[in-house]
Order: sequence, then C-alpha cells, then structure tokens
Amino acid sequence: MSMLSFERKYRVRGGTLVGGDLFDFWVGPFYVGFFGVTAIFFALLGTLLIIYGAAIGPTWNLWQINIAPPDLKYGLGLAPLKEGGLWQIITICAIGAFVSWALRQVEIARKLGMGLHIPFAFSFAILAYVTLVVVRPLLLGAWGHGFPYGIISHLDWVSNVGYQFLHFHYNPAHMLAVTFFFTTTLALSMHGSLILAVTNPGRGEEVKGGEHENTFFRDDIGYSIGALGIHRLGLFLALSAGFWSAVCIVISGPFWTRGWPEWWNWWLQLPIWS
Ligand code: 07D
Ligand code: 07D
Ligand code: U10
Repeated sequence: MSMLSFERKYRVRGGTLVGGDLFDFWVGPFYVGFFGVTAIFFALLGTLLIIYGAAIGPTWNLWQINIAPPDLKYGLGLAPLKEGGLWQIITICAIGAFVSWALRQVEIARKLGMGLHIPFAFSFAILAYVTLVVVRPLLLGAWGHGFPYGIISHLDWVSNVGYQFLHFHYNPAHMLAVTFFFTTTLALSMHGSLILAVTNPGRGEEVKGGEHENTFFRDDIGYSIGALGIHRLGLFLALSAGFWSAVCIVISGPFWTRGWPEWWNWWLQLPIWS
C-alpha cells in the first residue's frame, strides 16, 4: 500500500480531545485539530512579538537580536512591555505553543490508535524549558532569572550562570545529564550503523535480519539487547538526559548557592578520613 492510500485510509474522524469535529480536518499534509489552531495562534503571536521586540531594539542582526527578561527589581510582578514585559508575553506564547503541539501529537496518536510515547517524550523538552523560564525563576523570586531570547544572548546567559557557580562541570546532576546525552549519541550511532549494515548491503548481497543483528553484538560485547530493547533504551537515555538537565539547573540557586566544586566537600568530610 502506498503511503498516500494508507494515509487516506487512516484520515478518519475522531480521537480529538477538544472541539469534537470542528477542527477535525487536514491542510495539505498537516492535521489541524483544536490544538493545531492554538499552536499556530501562539507561535504566530510569539513570533510577531519577537519581530516587534527586534524592531524597537538596536539591531536587525539575526545573531544579536535579544529579548531580555525583566530586571530583577520587578521580582515576580509584571514588567512594562519594553522592559521585559515582551519577554513575559513571549514566554506565555512559547509555553502555549509547545503544550498545544504536544496535545496535537496526542490527538494524532489517538486517531492512529498508537501509543502516546511521542508526546510523552516531547513533554521532557517542555519540562526542561519550563524549568528554565518558570520554575527556577519562581523559586528564585524573579522572572529576571529566566534566559534571554536571542541566539548569542542565550549562550551568554548559560556561560554567566555556569560561572556564577564557579565551575558548572562539578554539578553532579549536570554530570548525569551530560553522560546521558553522550550515551544517547553512542546508542543512536550503534543502532543506525547496525540497521544500515544489515538492511543496506552491497550489490548482490542478501539483506540480513534480527539473527545477524543479535549475533553481531553477542560476538562483539557478549550481549544483545534486541530490536525492541534498543528503542526502549534509546528513549530512556534521551528522556533521562532532558530530565537530569532540568534537575541540574533547578538545584543551581534554589537549592545550592555556593560554587559547585564546594559541593564535593562532603566527600572530604566523610568520617572515615579522620
Ligand atoms: C536540530 C531541531 C530544530 C530546531 C532548531 C532551533 C529557534 C530560535 C529565535 C532568533 C536541536 C530553532 C531555533 C526557533 C530562533 C530567535 C529569537 C534541535 C533541532 C534548529 N535553545 N543552545 C542553539 C534554542 C537553551 C545552548 C541552536 C531554543 C537553554 C548552547 C538554536 C531553546 C540552554 C547552544 C537554539 C534553547 C541552551 C545552543 C541550535 C528553548 C540549555 C549552541 C539548537 C526554547 C539547553 C547552539 C548559537 C539545536 C548554537 C544552540 C535554540 C534553550 C544552550 C539557536 C529554541 C537556555 C550551549 N540553541 N539553549 O540544534 O549554535 O537543537 O547557538 O529552550 O551551541 Mg539553545
Ligand atoms: C531547554 C530545549 C527545549 C525546547 C523546546 C522546543 C521551538 C520550535 C521550530 C524548527 C534541554 C523548542 C522549539 C522553538 C522551533 C522549528 C520549525 C532542552 C531545552 C521545548 N554543558 N549548562 C546543560 C554540557 C558547561 C550550564 C544541558 C556539556 C559549562 C548551564 C546539558 C558541556 C558551563 C546550563 C549541558 C557543558 C555550563 C547547562 C543542556 C561540555 C558554562 C543549563 C541541554 C562538554 C560555562 C542547561 C535545563 C538541555 C540545563 C545546561 C551539557 C558545559 C553551564 C546537560 C556537554 C561548564 C547554566 N548543559 N555548561 O538542558 O540543564 O536541553 O538546562 O563542556 O541551564 Mg552545561
Ligand atoms: C522518525 C522515525 C521513523 C521515521 C521518521 C521519523 C523519528 C523509523 C518512518 C521522523 C524523522 C525525520 C523526518 C528526520 C528529520 C527530523 C529532524 C532532524 C528533527 C527536527 C525537525 C525539523 C527541524 C522540522 C520542524 C518542522 C516543523 C515543526 C513543522 C512546522 C510546521 C508548521 C508550523 C505548521 C504546523 C501545522 C499546524 C499546527 C496545523 C495546520 C495549520 C496550517 C497548515 C496553517 C493554517 C492554519 C489553519 C487552517 C488554522 C487556522 C488558524 C487560526 C485561526 C489562527 C490564526 C491566528 C492569528 C494570530 C491570525 O523514527 O521511523 O520514518 O520519519
């Protein structure tokens, strides 16, 4: 069955969470749905506000455009539009768009009778973002602790916040997150290369299957996790990377205010050394 006739068969009514049949239609390849409309609304409004922010700012240089959060003196209150209020509305739009996108994924998965793994996974990215711009600023008592919206400026923020804690690499949750990111890449490269090695052989060679896949890794490292297993592991690794990222930044400030190298003093203070 070609892709298109498959899609025609599955482009059926139902599965919506909100709005019933009202937005239950497609535009070209895109499913719309209630959350497609809200996603477009928030994304468009947020983008227009970024363009407005750029227009009243000092530069049109794409790398240097910057929408800064309010000054710390505004605390958790609303700031005037040109002094961080824009950042606050854009943050609402971003969260609105990301959550709409996840819920649209839920509706599409329900239509197709699939699991909800994809929106579940995307939620971890949203969690990391919300931790950065809502949870941590709330815990620290000022929206000014959110990161600025700009390509270079958000890098400056990461660096500055990193050095506020002297040496961010000593943050134990950052270590876990980094390790999970690295392991995710390793796992994907092993999986991608294995699948290509068996399903895309040279001219005249036979396509191989699961037995070859399992045997390769048994011969190589003594164990094969299996076809389903590698996908479970991949999802676990990737979600753990996002989860520990959120943890590493939310503890920096709200729960640990000194340099991260100092955190490791517990090791030096273990009674066994004295
Ligand atoms: C490949 C999927 C496609 C997505 C892309 C991103 C925009 C922003 C906005 C002009 C993997 C589209 C970009 C819509 C344009 C304006 C105002 C995903 C793929 C291509 N960052 N970050 C980038 C975001 C944070 C950090 C690049 C977003 C945190 C570092 C891009 C967020 C911290 C580096 C970008 C976000 C942080 C980057 C490439 C949100 C910790 C780089 C991203 C919403 C997480 C790298 C110049 C990429 C770079 C980079 C976008 C948050 C750190 C501009 C949307 C605050 C250290 N970030 N980032 O490929 O080259 O993602 O920067 O949270 O070195 Mg960032
Ligand atoms: C937040 C993105 C969410 C995205 C969403 C979707 C659109 C639509 C549309 C394309 C979380 C956006 C979609 C906009 C686009 C179209 C059509 C993802 C998010 C919802 N660090 N560090 C991390 C490393 C150092 C520091 C995380 C490595 C230094 C701070 C990760 C190194 C110092 C923070 C990580 C290193 C420092 C981090 C980022 C190496 C600086 C954070 C990944 C090798 C001097 C951030 C939650 C992430 C964090 C974070 C890796 C070095 C500081 C684990 C590998 C020592 C302050 N660092 N870091 O979180 O945890 O993704 O954020 O040196 O805040 Mg670090
Ligand atoms: C995987 C896989 C696998 C596959 C795969 C994949 C993982 C083995 C079977 C998938 C992987 C790939 C394809 C590889 C490449 C992917 C990446 C590297 C990841 C990064 C991806 C990108 C960079 C692409 C990002 C693109 C995006 C997000 C699409 C952007 C699209 C839009 C913004 C449109 C969205 C549409 C919506 C929301 C609904 C439809 C709406 C419209 C068409 C617009 C018109 C709007 C309406 C009709 C609604 C009305 C709107 C209103 C009323 C609002 C108005 C508001 C105003 C303010 C005016 O494992 O298996 O293979 O392939």
